[in-house]
Amino acid sequence: MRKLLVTGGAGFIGANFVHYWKEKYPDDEIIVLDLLTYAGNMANLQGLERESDYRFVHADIVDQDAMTSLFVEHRIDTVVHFAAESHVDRSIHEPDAFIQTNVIGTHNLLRAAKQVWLDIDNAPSSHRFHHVSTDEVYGTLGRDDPAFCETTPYAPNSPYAASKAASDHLVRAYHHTYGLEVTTSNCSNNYGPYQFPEKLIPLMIVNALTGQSLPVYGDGSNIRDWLYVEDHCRGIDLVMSKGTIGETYNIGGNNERANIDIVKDICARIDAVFEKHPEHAEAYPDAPAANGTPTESLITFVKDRLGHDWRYAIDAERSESELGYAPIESFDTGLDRTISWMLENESWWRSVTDGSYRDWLETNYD
Ligand code: NAD
Ligand code: TDX
Repeated sequence: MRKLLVTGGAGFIGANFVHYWKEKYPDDEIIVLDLLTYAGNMANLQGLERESDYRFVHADIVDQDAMTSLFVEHRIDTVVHFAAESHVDRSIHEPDAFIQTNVIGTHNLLRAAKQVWLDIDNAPSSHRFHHVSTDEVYGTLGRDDPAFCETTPYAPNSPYAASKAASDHLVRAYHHTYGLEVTTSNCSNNYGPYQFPEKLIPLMIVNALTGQSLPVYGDGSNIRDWLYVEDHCRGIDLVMSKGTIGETYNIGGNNERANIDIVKDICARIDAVFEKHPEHAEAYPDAPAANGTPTESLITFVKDRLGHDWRYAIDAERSESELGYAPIESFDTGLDRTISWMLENESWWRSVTDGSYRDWLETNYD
């Protein structure tokens, strides 16, 4: 039985990972550590029982003493590190929190892990620090460039990407210098349930249902590789069980799309769902689809993101051949599942968009 610390476990991917892990390895003990920033949400862990399924620690990874105590108190032997500031637009306007959490916070966790796992007696017999990173550390691609592989040189362009690149280097250095048993995965754009509606796909769905404009940056030609979040969770599991210590693995969705095509695809699917299920018109009267107007009418081209990376693409050949990784979800089914989930979980996204979740948080967590 492992004692797993999942940092950022109340965020989008972290929470999906906790659901995935609990289902697959019910005997493991899970400690969810999360600061509950705007992106963290206890409702993301709905369906799991606090105390019996997981323990929750409300703490900041920037607090070094708290991190070291946590490792000792819970006798952690495995870390899966998701906690981060994750939104590129926020990093462009306010980079400081990205440096604090993504760089200093990651270093504090590594230092705590080293102290408890390597420097003191009575350490767990085996340990693992898995670091969750991004394809954005590799920079941007032109149309005909080969996809990013694990040896592509780092060239991060946004403050977010630079902070993640710094954290990746620190993880690598703690392995090389001290022998900490680490693995790292760099993945492409995730989508699926519980994603905060500031990222492209959930933002477009919420705006389409509430009749707000669909802001497409620049000309919408930018390309991302889309990965359904459950495939990412399986990929991490494979890296943790079969990956070589000290190595990095790319995890992708084999699914490159231009932003404008994604937005149009979401619009068409929402139109079709409203046509098939007229009851949605009652629940979402402000949606254009409620009165038969094409959702595409909400698309608005807006000023481009500063330094906007044009294309990301993942070459996942190493994960495929060494770990047996392959994404299962097609974009077609993944997007339908995500739209259905948003339609069925209106209270979840309303509570994070109208501020009522923050009010609840302030009365329940200091
Ligand atoms: P998210 O923003 O939804 O969640 C981040 C979580 O970390 C939140 O629960 C937040 O409260 C918590 N957190 C933030 N600062 C903290 C701190 N100082 N101490 C403790 N907890 C803190 O992010 P996500 O989309 O779930 O991303 C998870 C990880 O995956 C990140 O490391 C991100 O860089 C990486 N990643 C994400 C994507 C993507 O498409 N979303 C793609 C590649 C990599
Ligand atoms: O309103 C929007 N309009 C728009 O055109 C938003 C929010 C985004 N976009 C564009 C910008 C990007 O080209 O859509 C694309 C995707 O944007 P985001 O959802 O913000 O994701 P991205 O910037 O690609 O970064 C994501 O993938 C890599 C995650 O946020 C990162 O955490 C991850 O590391």
